[in-house]
Amino acid sequence: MKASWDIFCSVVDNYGDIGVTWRLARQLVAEHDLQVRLWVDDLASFVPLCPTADPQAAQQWQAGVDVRQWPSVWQRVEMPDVVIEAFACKLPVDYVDAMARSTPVRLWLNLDYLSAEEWVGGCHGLPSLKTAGYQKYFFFPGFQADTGGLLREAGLLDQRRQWQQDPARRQAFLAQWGVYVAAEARLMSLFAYEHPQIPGWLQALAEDSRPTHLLVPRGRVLGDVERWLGDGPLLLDEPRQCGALTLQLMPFVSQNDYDRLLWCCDFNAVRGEDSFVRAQWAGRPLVWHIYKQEEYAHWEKLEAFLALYTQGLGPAAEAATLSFWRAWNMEQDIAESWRQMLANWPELTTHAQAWSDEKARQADLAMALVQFHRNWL
Ligand code: TRH
Repeated sequence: MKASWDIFCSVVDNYGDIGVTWRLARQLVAEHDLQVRLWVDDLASFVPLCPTADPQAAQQWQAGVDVRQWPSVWQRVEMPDVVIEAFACKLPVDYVDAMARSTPVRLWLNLDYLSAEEWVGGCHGLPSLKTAGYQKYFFFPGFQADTGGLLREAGLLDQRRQWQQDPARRQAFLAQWGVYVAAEARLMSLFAYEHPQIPGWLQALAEDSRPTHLLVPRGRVLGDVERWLGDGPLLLDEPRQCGALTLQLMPFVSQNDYDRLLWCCDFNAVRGEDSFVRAQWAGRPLVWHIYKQEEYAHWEKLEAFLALYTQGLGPAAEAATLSFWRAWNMEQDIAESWRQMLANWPELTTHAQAWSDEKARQADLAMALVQFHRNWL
């Protein structure tokens, strides 16, 4: 009989919580032959990532995953072998009680947020204090060998390589969104939170000697882009030309299509957690708009990642990356450090590919979870 897993996802905001749990659930089914229920408290946030989903359904099958509306009044269900609460979401009291009473003992994991900070390795896999007499374990994704690793589907990098070596495929894919990129243009994507300095960056792109085609998925940064344009909203299928810059609105596409979009681009601005990881698997230069936390806790996370990511870069490319990423996240002028990025472009591109190859040598997060369960039994 297949082992059964429950994953609980409470959508705090945006798409990261559901993005990570949906990706993990699919992979556990597809690659580990597990029976997975994904409990989501806000199915409306799920639909943009999985357009075939029904936001009203109490139960539905999507990609082999048993997707459940997490009900406000909990009903008894059969207990699975493994329970994952994502990002410390609070499980229903009745569910925890039932887990505590059931035999055999179930593995209960808290899947935490991604961080490159050093302490993560020391906390990964540790048991918590008991809740209702039950032990829970902390499972930390991460970039180092002593963590739970990163979400990465089997064969992902090979698929990406084949894609990037096939210009006709890229062209056909982009054409379905009405995207036609001039041969000499740099293709880039911009998925970010609100950002007061975006207009300065767009201006630098408009004044560049090489053309840029910038795709902007519908989302929070759009207001800043339109503020710079100054003459009304950016509309689908209506790219706007401003000097060397072509700006084009993209619809929010499925997770799989978003991957391909990242693979198509020469540079990706990403945010949060899941798109950040996917842009790394794209093997192209990137910038990360980190999710803001109280008391600037996110800056430490940013610096921890930069300390790892910039290893192996020459001094100029390293300085460019540090100043561009810091400026992007501290909402300082980003135009000048962008020019430094451009001056080091070939090295940054080679480095992005080497980074993704290196990270892909570690066990992926789904595999690490399955292994953790096996070792625990
Ligand atoms: O949306 P995010 O900012 O999400 C989060 C949440 O805010 C969360 O509370 C916070 O803790 C976390 O960030 C750090 O960014 P993220 O994680 O990149 O999630 C976006 C998801 O949307 C990701 O799975 C990729 C997906 N996506 C698509 O599927 N299609 C698209 O067109 C785009 C632009 C994104």
